[in-house]
Amino acid sequence: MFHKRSYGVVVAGILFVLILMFIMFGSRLFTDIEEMNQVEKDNRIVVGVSQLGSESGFRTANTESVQNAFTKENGYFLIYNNARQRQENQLKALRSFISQRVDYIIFSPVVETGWETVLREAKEAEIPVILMDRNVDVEDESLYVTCVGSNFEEEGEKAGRWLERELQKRNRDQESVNIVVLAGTEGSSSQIGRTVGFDAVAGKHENWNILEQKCAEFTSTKGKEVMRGFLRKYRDIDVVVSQNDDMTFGAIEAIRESGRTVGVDGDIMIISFDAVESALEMVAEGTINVDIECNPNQGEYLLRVIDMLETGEQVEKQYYVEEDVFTMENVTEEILEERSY
Ligand code: GYE
Repeated sequence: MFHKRSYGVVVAGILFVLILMFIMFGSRLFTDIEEMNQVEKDNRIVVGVSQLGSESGFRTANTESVQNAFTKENGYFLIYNNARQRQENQLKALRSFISQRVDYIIFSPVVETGWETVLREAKEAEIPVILMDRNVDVEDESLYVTCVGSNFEEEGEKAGRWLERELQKRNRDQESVNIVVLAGTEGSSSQIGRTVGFDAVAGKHENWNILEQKCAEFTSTKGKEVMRGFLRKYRDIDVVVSQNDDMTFGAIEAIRESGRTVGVDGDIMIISFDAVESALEMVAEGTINVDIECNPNQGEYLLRVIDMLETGEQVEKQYYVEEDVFTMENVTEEILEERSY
């Protein structure tokens, strides 16, 4: 008697849990299936986007640009994944896009190496891969269709050329100049390109001493920490080259806390990259000397590339987005107002 009753309670319990699970996951599964059926009926293009993380203002703007481009209204179904700076998460996301048989894969590779195998899997599945923002280092370039992003080497050169001109203006082009570099994610295209570009110009000037270059991962917290270390180690720093605005914000805090000043009238010149709105405001007020723009608005370019692929048009291997260089002289009210990130 006792056994029978407890048996009944267990069965009722199991039933209850099953019903609950069905309500929680089953209905979700049905809506997912329904949605996918609708996507097929509407003939929408399914795009899997693997974003590398959310480390910076640039990245947030880049993500928004993609999400605003691949909308239902534009004829797309977007599957978005944030890899939180880990290559293994990106690899997982790409493989899940392959198994879902998306129409296109778009991804912003956190570092340049280590993509061959997964790209070959995508190629075998006949899914075109488009690189966004950063590039990959692969022997077989047919593993991706095209890359939409920035010319990082040129950005680095622009920074070097600005410093050349500035030192001439200040009549300091013969004096020795001490430089420290806050570098972005080790092995990323933006870190590699900006370093190569700046070093090419620095190499022409015997009086430029790059005291040290250290990775600060494109984040403000790390930028502050690494800059603090530099300030403790080197007494005479004339120039900070910071490979993105977020690291710059941290570095400026560290410099000010050490009692030194920055910018146009300060002890230490600041060269930054990205040109997000809050950095441009600092350029306008003379806190940052120069900001080399890196344009995160790549969604529209990606839409155009997919349009071309859909109509069978030939695409180029690389598309560069438009980018400017900002100093106090050319940051206008209008530019500040227009900047949405
Ligand atoms: O400069 C930085 C970001 O790869 C261009 O990555 C990008 C860089 C950008 O997090 O802020």
